[in-house]
Amino acid sequence: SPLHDLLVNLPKCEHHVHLEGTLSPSLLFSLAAKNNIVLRDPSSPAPATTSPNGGEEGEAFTSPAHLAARYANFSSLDDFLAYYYVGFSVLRDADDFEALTYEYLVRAAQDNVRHAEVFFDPQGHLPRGVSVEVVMEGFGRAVRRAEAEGLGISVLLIPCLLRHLPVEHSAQVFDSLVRDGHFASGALSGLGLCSTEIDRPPELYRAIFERAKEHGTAHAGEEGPPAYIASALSELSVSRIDHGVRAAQSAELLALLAAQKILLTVCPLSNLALRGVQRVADVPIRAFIDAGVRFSINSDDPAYFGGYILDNYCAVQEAFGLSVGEWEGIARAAVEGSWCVEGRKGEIL
Ligand code: ES4
Ligand code: ZN
Repeated sequence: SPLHDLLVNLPKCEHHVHLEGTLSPSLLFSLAAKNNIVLRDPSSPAPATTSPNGGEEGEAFTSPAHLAARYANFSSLDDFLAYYYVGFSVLRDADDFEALTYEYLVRAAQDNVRHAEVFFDPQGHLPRGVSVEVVMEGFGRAVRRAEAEGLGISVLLIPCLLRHLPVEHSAQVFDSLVRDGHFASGALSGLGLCSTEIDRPPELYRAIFERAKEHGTAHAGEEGPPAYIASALSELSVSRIDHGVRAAQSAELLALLAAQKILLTVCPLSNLALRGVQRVADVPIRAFIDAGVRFSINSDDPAYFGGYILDNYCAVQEAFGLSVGEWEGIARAAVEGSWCVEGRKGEIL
């Protein structure tokens, strides 16, 4: 496309990427070997004759290509999440999180990402005895290494609460993050809310987000109704909405998002992979632009959804044929909606 070079060169901010969602099949396999972990398909039971548990365990994955083939065919958010959580099983120590983070930062730099706000799921690691300190240590080492190598990316780390677990578990984990001073020290920034959406309305998390003094954001309107986006705004006082694509079903909600200058962190290839849309052209990019709703374009779980951030930009351009001015507006909204210090914003654009 004639704008391809412009898309490559645009200075990018990534606001919606899950650290665990950057775990490539090749790194997943090498960490599984290092940590002696057998990878089983969560949705395909092994034949009873070959499984000591009478077929209750999934078939073992035999290669990165075998995994990647399954990734090409998710049916829903929850179907994807089952594989995403299998990936967690290979992340054991700070070296693993360093390798994971470093691989992502190098890949993001290739796409001209200048600032990345990276989600992670503390509650998804605690059951294996992996503390947030282990995640933070590995993450921090990778960021310092990227800095020393001049990659030019500023980075924030944002814990997300997992909606498929009991609210009380989220409250306890959030408490411990506050108590251990990770927000006060600046090691962690803001608070997010992700995982299963249907039947887990944002208002369940009101008391927790009330105590989050920093920025809040919530996955909403990915599979759930526009009402969940409205209640994330009114009940959780978030300043961003992750996905938010279903906002386009309500003109009133679009007007509210525009008036409050809420940033939607849209992930087109994610929506396509998880069947929220049939085609990228069905992501309501034009409706957001027409309504004056701010949005950024992001990769979500790029190792699982077949593309990194530039691939998402290109998919949007292929579907919508935006103008140079519209792309500059998207890049500007992304910088302005970032949670970095104000001085950094001037350096990015
Ligand atoms: C996620 Cl695509 C998506 N939606 C909700 N929660 C998530 N966690 C990781 N990826
Ligand atoms: Zn997400």
